[in-house]
Amino acid sequence: MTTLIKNGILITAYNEHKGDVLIDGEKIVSIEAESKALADVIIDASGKYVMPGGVDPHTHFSALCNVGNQDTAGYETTDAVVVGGTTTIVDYAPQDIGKGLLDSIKYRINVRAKDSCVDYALHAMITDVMDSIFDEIQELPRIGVTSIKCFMAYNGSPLHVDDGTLYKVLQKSKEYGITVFVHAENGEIIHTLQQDCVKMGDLHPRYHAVSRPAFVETEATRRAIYLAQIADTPIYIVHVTCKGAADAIKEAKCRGQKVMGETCTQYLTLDRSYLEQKDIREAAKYICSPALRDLKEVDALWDALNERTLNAVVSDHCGIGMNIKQYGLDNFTNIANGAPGAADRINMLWTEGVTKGRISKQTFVQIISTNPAKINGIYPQKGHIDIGSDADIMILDPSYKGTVRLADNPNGVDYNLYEGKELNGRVDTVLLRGKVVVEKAKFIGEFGQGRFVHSNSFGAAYHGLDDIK
Ligand code: DUC
Ligand code: ZN
Ligand code: ZN
Repeated sequence: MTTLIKNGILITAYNEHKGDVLIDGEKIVSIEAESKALADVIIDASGKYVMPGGVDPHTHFSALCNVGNQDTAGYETTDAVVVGGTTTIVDYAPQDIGKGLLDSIKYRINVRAKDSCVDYALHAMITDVMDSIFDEIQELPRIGVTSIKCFMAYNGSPLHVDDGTLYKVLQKSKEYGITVFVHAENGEIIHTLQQDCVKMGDLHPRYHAVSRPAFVETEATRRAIYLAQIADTPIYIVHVTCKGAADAIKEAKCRGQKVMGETCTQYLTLDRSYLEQKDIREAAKYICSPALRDLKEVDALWDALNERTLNAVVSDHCGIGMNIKQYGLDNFTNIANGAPGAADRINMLWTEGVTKGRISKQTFVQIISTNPAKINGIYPQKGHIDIGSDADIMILDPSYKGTVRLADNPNGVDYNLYEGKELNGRVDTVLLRGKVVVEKAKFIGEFGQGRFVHSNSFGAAYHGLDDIK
C-alpha cells in the first residue's frame, strides 16, 4: 500500500521546508517539494507540520513499583502514547524477581509487551545485583539491547547499585559497546534526610523535595561522570533536574568526555509548588524522583537544552495510579515514585517550548525524536524523515487550541499531571510504519501493532550528535 502526505511543512532535526512524503509499505520512499505520485491513501497536511514520530527513551510500562508491590500500567495503555505523537519508546526492562537480565528482557518481549501499540526498544535495568549479571552483559547486544540502567539511589533496597558495582558495570559495558544509563542521586544522604523528616513528623509529600535536594543529584552526577572517565566509556545521565548536574555534564563535554543527558517534561513545565499543595492526595501525584524543583532550576534546564548540554526530553512515564500512591498518604517515604506522562510529552513541549519561544522547531524535533533515536542506536530507522527510514510520522496542527483533559486521551491511570494545562497546537495524525494509527487525535490502530526494535551498540556515543546544527 502507498500513502502520500501532501502540502505539509516538513520539520526534521536539520531543516524545515515544504515537502510531500511518499510511503510504500512501511518505509519512506521519496520526499519532494511537490509530488505528482499517485497513492492509495492521500493525507492532506495543509497548514500542518509533518515531523518524525516521537521517540521516548525513558518509560516504565509493566514494571514493579518501588512501593506497594504492584506493577505500573502495562503496554495495553500505550494507545494513549501513540495519540500523543510517540511512535517508539525505549522502555526499561527491570529484572523480574529472582531473574537475570536476559530472561527478564525475553519475558518482556514475549509476554509483557504483546499488546504494545508503539514500537519499542529496551534498556536492561539492574534491580537485583547478582554475580551472574556481569556475564549476562556481554549477551545483551546479541538480543538487541545496548544500554543498561543503574540506580545510584535507593540505598537499602535491591535497586541500589553501589559505586564498586557501578564501576564494574562501566568496565564490562565498555567491552561490549553498551552505554550505561545512571539514576544519579546520593542515596545515603537521601536516606539520612528522610529519617530526619520522619523523626520530626514532617510527613507531607512536600518533604519529598526537602529530603532530595539538588545537591544530592549534583554530587552523584559528578561521581558517575568521574567513574565513567576513569573507565573511559560513555555515560548517559537520566532525568536531570538541576543546574548543578547540568553543569557537571557541560564541563565533561567541554573536556571531550562522552557524556549525554536528558531531562523530563515535568521538570520543564512543573515546579516544586505542585508538591506543596495542601491536599495530600493531589500532592502525592507529583512525587517522582528526583523531586520537582524551584523555578530557577526549571529555567536552567531550558538553557541546558538550548546549549546542547542536555540532549533529550523524555517522559519517565510510570503508570502509577492513586490505588498505589495511597499507601504513603500518611508518610511521603512510602509513596511510589513516578507518574504518567508519555502521552503528554510532545504536546506539552510544543506549547511550553516552541510556542513560547523557548526552543526552535528544529531543537524540538532533535530532543523529542532524533537525538533519542541516535543515542539508543535506532537511528535512522527511527527518529528521522528520510528515504529508507520507517514511515513513523506525526502531523501536528499548530492552530489547535484546547486544554489537556484525561478524558480526551485516557492514559490507563486515574489522573494526568497536566490536567487543565493550555495547549496551543496538538498532534492530530500519526503513522506507524506507514499505517495511519491516529486520526483526529483518536487511536484507530490495533493493540499489539508495536514491534521490538533492535538497538545498535553505543548509539550516539559513536555516531555522534554533532551533525545536528
Ligand atoms: N527513577 C526513574 O527513572 N523512574 C521512576 C522512579 C525513579 O527513581
Ligand atoms: Zn531514576
Ligand atoms: Zn524512570
